[in-house]
Amino acid sequence: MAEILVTSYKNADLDGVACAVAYAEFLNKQATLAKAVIAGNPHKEAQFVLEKFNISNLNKINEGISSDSRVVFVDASDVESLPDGIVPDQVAEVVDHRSFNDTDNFPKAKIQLELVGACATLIAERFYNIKADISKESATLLYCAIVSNTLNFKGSVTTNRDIKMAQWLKERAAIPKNFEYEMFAHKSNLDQPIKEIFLSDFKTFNLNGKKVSIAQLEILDKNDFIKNNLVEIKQVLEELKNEQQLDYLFLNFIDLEEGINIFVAEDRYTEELLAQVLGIKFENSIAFSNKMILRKEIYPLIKIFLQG
Ligand SMILES: [Mn+2]
Repeated sequence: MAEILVTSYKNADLDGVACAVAYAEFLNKQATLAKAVIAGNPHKEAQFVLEKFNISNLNKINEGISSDSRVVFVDASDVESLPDGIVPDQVAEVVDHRSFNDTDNFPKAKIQLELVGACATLIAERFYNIKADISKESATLLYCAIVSNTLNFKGSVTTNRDIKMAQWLKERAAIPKNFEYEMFAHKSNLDQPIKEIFLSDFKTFNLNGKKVSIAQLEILDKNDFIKNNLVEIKQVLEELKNEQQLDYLFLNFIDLEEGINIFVAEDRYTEELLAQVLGIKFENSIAFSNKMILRKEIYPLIKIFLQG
């Protein structure tokens, strides 16, 4: 039988890459021939971790995935995120940790959707539950993905399952001292045009006929960024909103040091939407929340709100 391809969404983040690599390893250990394949270029943070641990043997998705290859889709569960060339019928399994999804559109897939901080936790549990050995490489990637996704266990998405799996993985990985800090510090490099920074972690969803986009930044030790750049931030938001014909767009700035979110919106409608959905209050284009709430948690709330 042809090997199963394990993949995540195009230009996946660390969680997506880690899950693809580790789940392919898991399937191979269960005597199911599988290969992790990566579409596009992994996020900057994923590249940082891959380079740091000398993991360079990732397979890229090449043109023309054969239409009879079966696919496992990890860390994503919406059809729009499928890499080019893969149709929903090919998907045999979906593993994701979002409540916002459209798994009904994968008619042949076995679905696991559980709300934990990282999809990496769900993949780690596959190994843990049957006491399977895990390679140092996969343990390292999954561990880093959990740390990243849970904002080092401080984000409101964090569950006990994430903490338990991270501890289990760390014993099997090779994580240098203070690496967690280094990883977040690397993400906090803001030396590029603000538009580029926003587009490097930018997602748009169609919610009840409205195009809603969130630019997200998780930043350590740069909390004056908003204050110092507010005029330009608002200009860039306006530009992106017009270029991409969005109904709502805002910046979700997560300050890892202070443990807060700072929201910036460019127009009154977005401010009003967020005020109602999150119970926050805008003053001079800025609103604060002391939750460390992530984009993947905000989208379902907006969706419910727009459904009225
Ligand atoms: Mn994820």
